[in-house]
Amino acid sequence: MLKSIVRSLALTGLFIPLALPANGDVEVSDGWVRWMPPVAEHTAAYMTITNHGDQERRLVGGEASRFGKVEVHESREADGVARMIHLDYLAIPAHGSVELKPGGYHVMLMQRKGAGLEEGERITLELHFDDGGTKQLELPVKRGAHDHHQGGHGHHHGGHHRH
Ligand SMILES: [Cu+2]
Repeated sequence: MLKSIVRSLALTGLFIPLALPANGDVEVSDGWVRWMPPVAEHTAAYMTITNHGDQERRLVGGEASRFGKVEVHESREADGVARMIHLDYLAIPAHGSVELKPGGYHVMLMQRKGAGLEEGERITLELHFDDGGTKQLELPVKRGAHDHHQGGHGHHHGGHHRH
């Protein structure tokens, strides 16, 4: 009896690694990386993250092929000045989604390695979640609407801090 329990636990254990990246629950759509002039060492990735699971998921960071460091940031504007705040995590509510977009939440890609980014190039980005799960993405490099021209009415740019 005990023996069979132990045995079934062992079998269950074997299956854990296969089931592991609890990330059937997390879906990423509309992801892209913002093109930057070659002088820029940092840029940002934007996307929509949807959590189909019953538990809140927290995006805590990541790794990217072309960058030395990846952080979760939020841009906030106060008195016409955009600032970026490094967040410990970004919570994706159970059965909810969060949009990462210019002027708001973003995945900051820092310390670029190698040549400047080319439009259309694909950046490999792995997102890390608080449960140890990861999500592997390949995101195209694009120009932001902002980067062509803002179509804007005296829009205040926060210089290179605006992502
Ligand atoms: Cu940032």
